[in-house]
Amino acid sequence: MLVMHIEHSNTRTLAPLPDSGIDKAALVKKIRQWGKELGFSSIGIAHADTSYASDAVIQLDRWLKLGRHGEMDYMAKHRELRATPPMLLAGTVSVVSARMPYWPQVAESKQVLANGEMAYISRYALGRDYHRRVRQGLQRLAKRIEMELTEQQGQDFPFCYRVFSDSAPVMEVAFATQAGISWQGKHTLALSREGSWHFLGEIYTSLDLPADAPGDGHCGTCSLCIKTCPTSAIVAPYELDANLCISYLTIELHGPIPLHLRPLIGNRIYGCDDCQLCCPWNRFARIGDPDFAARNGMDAAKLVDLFAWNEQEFEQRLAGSPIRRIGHERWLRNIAVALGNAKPTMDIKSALLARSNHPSALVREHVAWALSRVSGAK
Ligand code: B12
Ligand code: SF4
Ligand code: SF4
Repeated sequence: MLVMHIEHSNTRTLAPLPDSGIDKAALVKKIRQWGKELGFSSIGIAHADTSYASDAVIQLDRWLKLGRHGEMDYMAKHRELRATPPMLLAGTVSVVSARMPYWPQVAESKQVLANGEMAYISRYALGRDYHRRVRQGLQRLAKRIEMELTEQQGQDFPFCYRVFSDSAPVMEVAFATQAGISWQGKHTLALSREGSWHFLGEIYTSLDLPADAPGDGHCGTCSLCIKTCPTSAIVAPYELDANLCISYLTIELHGPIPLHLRPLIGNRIYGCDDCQLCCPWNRFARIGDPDFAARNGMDAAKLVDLFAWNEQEFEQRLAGSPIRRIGHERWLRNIAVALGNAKPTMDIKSALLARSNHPSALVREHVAWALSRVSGAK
């Protein structure tokens, strides 16, 4: 089962589109404008032919060969579809790449990270699940394009497309770079002059649109993300070992968290933002879509309070949130690790003891580890 990244691989076909008589430059200008009205901060166009991106495919293969994807089997399984867009969706000629900002107005992240009794949740996950929100925006954009083409052609124009946002094997960061809406930062994320707090999404279409110039990199000599990463997961510039990344450990990994990495996780109970919090470009980030605003005080919650939720409370309070995808068992696993990393208090010990007979072996083992730490064996 896939968790944060919910990729599907069912392939389909797009019919070729007659495009004579379309003022494509004017159309692309309008697409950018409509994109802004729909909450996207930037829209660019790339050709679906990835031969230009052969470097990206070579590095993807190297990454997979080195096992850097850990348990994310879908990364290896869908390699062909990811590397070759027309294999995922036959007939695809152009890719409309879009980014949607999500930085929420929240409690100061660094203060939450420094307070071991509080829970740090990735800023992207404090509000509504982005997968649907981004795709809905792209669907609306595609409908606007269809209306425009129908008007221009004076007859029904069936714009053929499919939209994605972390929902299919698509090289999203590579396309965003190729479409000129960002460059790839050394932390491997898509970065722009407005920072990296944005989601990516795409429209694959059989309409041949004029491509934009690729984005230039502006990391320069900076390497703050590499130095700041708590687990040294960015093993070299542009190279991430997911096995070490806290985001992978707390969201994608199903089994026990490796013992040697637990102390490094601190109070990060869902995802991690350290490589972005330190990035100088994020000083220029603006507040994102209101759908991503923090709900239920999740930006400054206490670990013991979240640990006390039963499964029903977990399901109810996190309805519509991406966090719900990890399930109650791994939620408790993650919080147990954070409690084991906190300064011991009576409240923390009692909270852990209350879970020490939990029916899940995974939870019991992480609780036992945390209890051994708070009882003085740290
Ligand atoms: C798998 C995955 C993960 C994995 C692995 C991350 C990774 N860097 O690969 C894990 C679970 C760790 C993860 C974590 C996060 N993810 Co994620 N993830 C993905 C996913 C599904 C695929 C990424 C991928 O293709 N990886 C494969 C590797 C090979 O790609 P790559 O690292 O970009 O490698 C390229 C270069 O770095 C370079 N390269 C690689 N190796 C080498 C070696 C050398 C020597 C050189 C020179 C170059 C080089 O070439 C490669 C090909 O272009 C994408 C969605 C998608 N479909 O694209 C989201 C996506 C990248 N994730 C996203 C987010 C938000 C996150 C987190 C911030 C969540 C969080 N707060 O916890 C973290 C950030 C961690 C980080 N620093 O990357 C967003 C990023 C938005 C943005 N601004 O870019 C995406 C785009 C989803 C979305 N639609 O919004 N993620
Ligand atoms: S998300 Fe956290 S653990 Fe992963 S690379 Fe960034 S700083 Fe490192
Ligand atoms: S912290 Fe520095 S090196 Fe890392 S992505 Fe930001 S600008 Fe690039």
